[in-house]
Amino acid sequence: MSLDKDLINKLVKVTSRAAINCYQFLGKGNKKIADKAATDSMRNDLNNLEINGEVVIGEGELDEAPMLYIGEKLGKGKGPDIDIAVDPLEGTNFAAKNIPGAISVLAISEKGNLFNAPETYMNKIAVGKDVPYDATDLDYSIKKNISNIAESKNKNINELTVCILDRPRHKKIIEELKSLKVNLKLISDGDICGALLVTDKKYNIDLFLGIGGGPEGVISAAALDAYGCKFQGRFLFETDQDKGRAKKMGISDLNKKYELNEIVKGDSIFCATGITTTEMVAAVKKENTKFITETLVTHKESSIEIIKSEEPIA
Ligand code: VTB
Repeated sequence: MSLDKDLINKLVKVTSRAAINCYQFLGKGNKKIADKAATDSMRNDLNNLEINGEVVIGEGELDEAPMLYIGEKLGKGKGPDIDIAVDPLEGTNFAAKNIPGAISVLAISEKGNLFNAPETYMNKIAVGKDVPYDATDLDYSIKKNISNIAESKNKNINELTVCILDRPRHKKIIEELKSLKVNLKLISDGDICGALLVTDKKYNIDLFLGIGGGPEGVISAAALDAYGCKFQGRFLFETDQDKGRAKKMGISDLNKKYELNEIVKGDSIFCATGITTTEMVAAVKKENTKFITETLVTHKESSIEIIKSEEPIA
């Protein structure tokens, strides 16, 4: 198996070092500089690995970030052929303001197994593995999803909590959830972390849904797969440019609803290092001569763990 433990440790170093490189720009009010620091670090470190990698999900037009662009080849060119999805700084606003929620994240699979996602929005739904698969669906009404989750968990609707990005585009959904007396967790950014909140009861999130970045959807799916959670997504192609790009990527049905196993096939590895603090992993800590980081690592075929790393201060 090419996605082995040795590779996991190297990838943890990649997101960990990207997080550390971003640290100096926390709270400086400049999203671009923080993003560039994480991106440059990630590109450099991935290029030093013995992999034959290609970026299938990168940074791009959506927020005009400094890119690790789609199609970019990474690694020394020898070693396993892998697809790489990166979000060196997920939560640029969080980093610029030095508030909770910023992570450095990547996901990999063997070649051809990670969906080549366009830089568009995606309508998403995620639920934990304690809810039967057919109980929820992206195409069900809010009410049906909520009632089914409540029934399967033997809870009242007013005991459920839904996580959703706080955006005007979600006004109708949010109003409906409120009228159903569902509790809300409205996040300002960072819908990878948002989706991951369904993975464990301790986060108290019964459902994650709404429209966020497509690339973030694919990356979340890799982690949710390891946890055995449900995820569905549908890309939203609005402009002619979006539609043209999708066609070029080989997407013929622009309205297709993707199941998790169509987005991430086979084995995968996901790493997310905390830059500022998150519910899953702690922030980068500076201690005398070293930085300490925490990385959530999921490897579908072996384990899910939080790895603490140390790097000397340069
Ligand atoms: C989400 C979120 C990101 O963008 O994908 C969101 O995960 C979607 O875009 O952290 P809008 O901000 O346009 O709604 C971010 O918030 C920022 O990239």
